[in-house]
Amino acid sequence: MNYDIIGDVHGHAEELEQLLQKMGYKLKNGIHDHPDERKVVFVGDYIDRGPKIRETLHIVQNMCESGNAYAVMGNHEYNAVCFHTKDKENGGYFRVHGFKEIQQHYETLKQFKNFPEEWKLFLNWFKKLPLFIEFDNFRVVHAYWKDEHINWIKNNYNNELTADFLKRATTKYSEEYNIIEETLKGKEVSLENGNSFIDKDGASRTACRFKWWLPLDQRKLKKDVLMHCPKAYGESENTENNEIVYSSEKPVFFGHYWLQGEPVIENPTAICLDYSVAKDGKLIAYQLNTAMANSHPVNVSNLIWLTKGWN
Ligand SMILES: [Mn+2]
Repeated sequence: MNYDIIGDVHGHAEELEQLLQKMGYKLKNGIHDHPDERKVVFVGDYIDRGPKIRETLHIVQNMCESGNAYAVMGNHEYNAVCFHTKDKENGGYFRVHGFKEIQQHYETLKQFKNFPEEWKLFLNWFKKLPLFIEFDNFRVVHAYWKDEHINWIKNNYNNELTADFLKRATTKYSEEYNIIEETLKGKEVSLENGNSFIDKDGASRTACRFKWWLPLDQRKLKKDVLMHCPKAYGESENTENNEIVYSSEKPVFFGHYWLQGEPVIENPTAICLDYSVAKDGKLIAYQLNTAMANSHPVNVSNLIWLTKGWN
């Protein structure tokens, strides 16, 4: 079986349709289907930000239900479930309805305003999306593959975001909380000496996303591994988390990190497919031919995206 692994869509249904078309998918009974039986794997974050969130969800869900695709949960789907699920014990919801949380989720709220029943069905679907998928020749997770977390999920998670699970997972620093945070949102490193930076939503942050997938020989300075860290801070030698290395030979594909510019492969066994389609970037896919996966390492020429002017 061959797969096309697609990065974070964030409501950009038009780009998704164009990319599927470019890879040879055709509509069959209204569902995207590949004549050579290739399957799509989506790395999560279908909602929020973009202009066509409902359309995106219908494409992804239809492909999954017809057996033409697999989809893992992104932090935006997880956050949406928390935002809309009531905490019956303490009142309120499992995700607070503050300015920042509403701002992040606003496009989805707006676009589903007149489709509350449809939204409920999608929320129920989100609850059952897997937190990772392990195929024979590769793995997929939204933000961070850590063996201990994956093993915990395999042994303890019942494949559904029940209210009981959400209760534990939204209680700070519980086992569930730490595992969900890192698996869906990635690892963060606190900045020392009171350093902070302003993120893309204008919020001040004192911790940076950690590029856990970088091979050790690409981690010379702090700026190599700490995303968006303050300039002067980034120039100092990196000493952080050198024990965190993705050491499996089985490639893992993930999204989440809003990378920019021309897509590259920083590590042939840990490949980020998020190139910021929701921020004037690109929706990209990796075309994986598993029959060759063992003898042919992951190669940048298998990355595909839309170039301007293509239609
Ligand atoms: Mn994400």
